[in-house]
Amino acid sequence: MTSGADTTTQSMIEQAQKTLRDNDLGGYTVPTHGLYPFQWNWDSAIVALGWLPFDETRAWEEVTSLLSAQWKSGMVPHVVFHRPSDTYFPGPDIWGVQNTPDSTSITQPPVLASVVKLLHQHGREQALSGEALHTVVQQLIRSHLWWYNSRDPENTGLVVSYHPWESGMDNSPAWDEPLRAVPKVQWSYTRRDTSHIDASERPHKEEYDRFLYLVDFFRKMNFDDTLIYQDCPYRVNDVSMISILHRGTRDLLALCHDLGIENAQTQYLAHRMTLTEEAIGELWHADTRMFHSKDTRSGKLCMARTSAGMLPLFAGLVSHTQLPLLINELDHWLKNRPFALSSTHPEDPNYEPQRYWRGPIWLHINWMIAEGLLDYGCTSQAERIKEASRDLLYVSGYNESFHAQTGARSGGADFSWTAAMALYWLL
Ligand code: 9YW
Repeated sequence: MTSGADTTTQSMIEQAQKTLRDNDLGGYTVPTHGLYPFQWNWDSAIVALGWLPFDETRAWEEVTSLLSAQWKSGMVPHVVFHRPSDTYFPGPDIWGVQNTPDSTSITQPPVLASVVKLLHQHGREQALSGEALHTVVQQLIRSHLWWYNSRDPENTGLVVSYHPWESGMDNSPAWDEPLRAVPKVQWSYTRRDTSHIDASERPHKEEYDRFLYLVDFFRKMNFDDTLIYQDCPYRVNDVSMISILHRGTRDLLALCHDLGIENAQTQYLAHRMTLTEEAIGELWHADTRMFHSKDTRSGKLCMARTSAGMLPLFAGLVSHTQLPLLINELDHWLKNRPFALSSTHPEDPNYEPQRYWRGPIWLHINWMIAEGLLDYGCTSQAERIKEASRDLLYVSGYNESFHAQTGARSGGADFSWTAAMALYWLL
């Protein structure tokens, strides 16, 4: 006989699997229909983890379909337009990239390498092995080499991001200051996001105007990495990107080691990791006792307190002196807050509990922070974040994100990465 709790969990699992199946367009999973009708980079990586427990072959397909859009340069784009849809703006005509498959010209946090390591490690059927696995690993090596060479050509140890969309944290208050230096686009356009979701949960027009200026700028620069690095009005050392890249490179090198791949490229990647380890201290602020992104144009830290500031835990980039201070901050952040972890600190002046990356809770971020906490032996905080994440599923289901105070649905419904985190991590 199964207990009530078991029955509920079982039906949650079935619902999560159904969410992924319904969002499956054949080899790739859309984040949700309507609002996001294409393949998004870091969503797909997270979603592959969700497929893993019930369809390992499909999990690997998510990876290979994303990598099929890799540019010659090595960049893996942020959105792949495998087939047309008019429910999202800006589409391929605005980005102006001429590739097959069509894509945007920017990237997203490279969590894929860490995911591939997990798929390889936990896959029971070894659904991808031999030559196909080697191909994926070679593609990942090219992607990570591109990251360091194109996004940190001066060997500072800290890669840069050119667009808030690259961070995957579109309207985080961390970007307010660097975004002010970006002009507004001069043409008129119709957003689609606010026809799916209430505008109070979405970025403001002013942000979109600047997002689109940057899209135009990349096109005018002919997508040339060197020119963009020199002239992009928005150039930020994004602490979440840097952390996810660092963890990804570490996981990729571990996978290479297992597969007997050791060469000049892997040595070079290991060298770039040491540069990041030496430089990460520049993103630590003694007063806030956490990490921040940095606007490389002004040289100033982006002082908003956001959950991105906890992601160096995922990367193993927190020093032993910083660790107790950071954990103390986290404990304070979690205290008396049933739902966690808000994307912006509730005491930050720019906190808005319902507005996208200015407050709401995102489960894949929680997963990365919890993984990092476990690596540092902070098991009670990791467990606390995991429980809080599970509670959100029971309160509100598989939504894009969750209202930071009430745990209510925020953003799109039937959302793939939330279902994936349920299947892989929480249920
Ligand atoms: C957009 C798909 C993507 C995520 C990002 C999130 C949002 C796209 O949706 O960006 O148009 O605003 O910010 O992290 O990958 O889920």
